[in-house]
Amino acid sequence: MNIAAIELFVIEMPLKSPFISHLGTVQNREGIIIKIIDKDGTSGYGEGVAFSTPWYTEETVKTSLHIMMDILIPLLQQNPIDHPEQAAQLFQFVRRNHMAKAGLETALWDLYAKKKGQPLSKIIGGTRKKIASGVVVAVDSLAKALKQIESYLEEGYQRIKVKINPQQDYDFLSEIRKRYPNLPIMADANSAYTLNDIEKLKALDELDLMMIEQPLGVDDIIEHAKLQKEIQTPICLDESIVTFEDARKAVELGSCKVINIKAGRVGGLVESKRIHDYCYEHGVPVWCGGMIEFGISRAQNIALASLPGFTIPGDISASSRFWDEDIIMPAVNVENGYVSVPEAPGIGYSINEKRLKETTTFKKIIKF
Ligand code: OSB
Ligand code: MG
Repeated sequence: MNIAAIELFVIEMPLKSPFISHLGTVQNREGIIIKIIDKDGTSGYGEGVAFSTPWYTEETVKTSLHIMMDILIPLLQQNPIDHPEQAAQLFQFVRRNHMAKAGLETALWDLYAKKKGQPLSKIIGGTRKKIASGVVVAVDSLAKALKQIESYLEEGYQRIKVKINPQQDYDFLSEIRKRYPNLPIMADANSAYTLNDIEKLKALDELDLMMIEQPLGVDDIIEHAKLQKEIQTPICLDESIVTFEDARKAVELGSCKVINIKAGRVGGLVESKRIHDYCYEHGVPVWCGGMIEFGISRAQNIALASLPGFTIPGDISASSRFWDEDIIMPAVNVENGYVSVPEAPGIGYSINEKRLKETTTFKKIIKF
């Protein structure tokens, strides 16, 4: 790889409807689009998935831009690389800032795959041709939830994840279960509970949930292990797993039975693959989580979810779940409950330049 320039775009788009979780409401999504241009003319794209404010992880769009422009891109300027794994190695000397690292690393993966003329999925060891699609219902009333679930099921989604909290749990979920006795349902608490709520969480056992995602503290693995001993519903960790080591410790301690992998949260595809490989060897199923992403990250999620250990439908929904018009062409589509894994080189989608332009609020070109 011979990088000629890196272009950074901050973009902003309104969501079709507010996304409500225990941690807050998202109505507008900002994100960073990264374009890495090789001297041979090939371009690789990545997406920085930090939010405008640090409600889900500690990063923001501004901290990500700073880390990319002032720390990570200079590392790439000083150290030419031939493979994205070398970028992951270089970035190890920078603590955390996983979303900033992942944005650049995934752009390098796209560039690398395009230069090889192969789909990203194949380059990282993916084996699936299509990905089972799931969707998230993130609302604050049962009426809204039932309405969304009905229309998502009509669109073919195979699994529904609903946001819960202590004010919206047993009654809410049991109404959904009553209407849909066989629907694969998971609940995501975004750390809305403590060990004092153990009875409340035990009560959910009878609802036959696929799992409960992140019931306790964002960086906890000890109390989740205690909770998992008390409840039958499998615990899935999201916020608590930001490194391979977190995943290994959580599995060893019995803090969860399932892991949600998000490349942005763990710093890129190299770390995602390490977590996947470890979980695969240890019989722990994984699935690919979403973060209200634009098309580039969505396409990378499809490639990641094509790895053999991703046996549970993830938050991989169509572009139309959140956006009137995505920044990729074609948009990500769900057909009969599946998204097909593209066969074109790299992420396998092209950029909708018109949409990128009209949503860009800031642009910076860094020459090498
Ligand atoms: O907790 O999984 C989460 C979105 C943004 C940040 C955190 C989470 C989410 C979602 C997935 O629940 C939404 C999606 O489909 O992109
Ligand atoms: Mg979650």
